Amino acid sequence: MKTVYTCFCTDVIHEGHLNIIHEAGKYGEVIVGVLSDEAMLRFNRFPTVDFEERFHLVQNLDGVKNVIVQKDILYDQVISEWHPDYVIHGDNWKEGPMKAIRENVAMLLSKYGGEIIDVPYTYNENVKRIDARVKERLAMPEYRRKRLKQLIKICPIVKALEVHSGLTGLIAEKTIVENNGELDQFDAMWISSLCDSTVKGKPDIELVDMTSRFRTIDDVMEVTTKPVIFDGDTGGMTEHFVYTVRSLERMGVSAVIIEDKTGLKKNSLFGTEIQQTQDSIEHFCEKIIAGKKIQLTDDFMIIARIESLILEQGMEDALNRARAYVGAGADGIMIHSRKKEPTEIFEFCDKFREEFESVPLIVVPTSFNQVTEMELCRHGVNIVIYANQLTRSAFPAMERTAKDILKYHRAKEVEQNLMPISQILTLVDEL
Ligand code: SPV
Ligand code: MG
Repeated sequence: MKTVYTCFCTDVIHEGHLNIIHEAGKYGEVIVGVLSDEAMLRFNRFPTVDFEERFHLVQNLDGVKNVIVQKDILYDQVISEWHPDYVIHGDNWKEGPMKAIRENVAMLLSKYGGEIIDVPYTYNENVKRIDARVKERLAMPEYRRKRLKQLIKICPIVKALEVHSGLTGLIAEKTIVENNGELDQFDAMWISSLCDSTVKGKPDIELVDMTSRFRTIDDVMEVTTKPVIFDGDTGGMTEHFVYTVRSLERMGVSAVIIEDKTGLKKNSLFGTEIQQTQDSIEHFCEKIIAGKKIQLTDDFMIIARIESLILEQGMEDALNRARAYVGAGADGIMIHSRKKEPTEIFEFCDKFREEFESVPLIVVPTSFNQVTEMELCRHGVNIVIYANQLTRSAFPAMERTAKDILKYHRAKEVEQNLMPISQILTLVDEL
């Protein structure tokens, strides 16, 4: 008896999947792989149903002989273990990022004469509606909020990208690249105070008020499903911070990061060039305690950001503060530096990890941008935040366009650098 393999990456079984099983049955015994949580995540399909349930869902289907776990988006392990005669899939994998997966499967099968069967992808109104439902569910606060904690557990390192609008949110949500056969994408979004202020033409001094910052969160959340990490600056007065925590938690934000500065906050990347005051350990701990006390779910994280290295207070001060903040209930520590080299960041991370095995560590490699995710991961970092790169890439591009229009007295010369009108018209999906 020949064997036919197919892999399901879904929370819901619909007629498209049943059709695949039906078609597969014509060629031999059907083996279905259920993609693991980790692999689903790499594939921008964050599971809303846990693995056991998804496995069970497939086990109960008529025509399925065997159900196995597929731990990676690529089929190497499964194919080398099971040697299926056929791999069957909807023909939608002939285009887009999934093309790389198909190519990988074709290469693996060619080694022993296996074959791919492409069946027409079922894309009717019903399937569209089911797909949309699953996606919409991910955007709901109760799913989105807890997703960051889930990601920290699953991912070697969580990658967050700065966003400041619906459009940049869409970039973080949808950008997916293929690198040596691996698919990669951002896991989370960072709403930076620097960029949220800059796009409004304002300095990063806690001038943009919370109502306006919440408006940005809302714009981003309306069109995305990935978790949001909010830059809460100093958190403001403790009496105000508790309201911020409540609001963020209700909106479905996953984490707020507050920094241990007080008075007129300025951007950390100024360092000691300008006057900045670090908060006392006691006062900042009170703020953390008050925030933790007010939150209503276990999902929401209050992350304490330590400015000791920025303000040149030394490693011991940074570590002392980390101990105190974790003791006060902080769900994670962000350590910041403006050095060109990551040496002091690595030192902090290594020392922190000696004492705290699993408290999440967050790093923002803006000035030490040569550091790779793999290196950070080796030093125990859980979340890397690319804190301002979208804003910084947009500005020079827009400025160049403005200059060129002035220079040539027409728009023809800039056209080559622009997104075609046909593309911008269809960039944003209608409901
Ligand atoms: C931000 O993005 O607003 C930050 C990170 O707080 S930094 O600009 O490096 O201080
Ligand atoms: Mg900031």
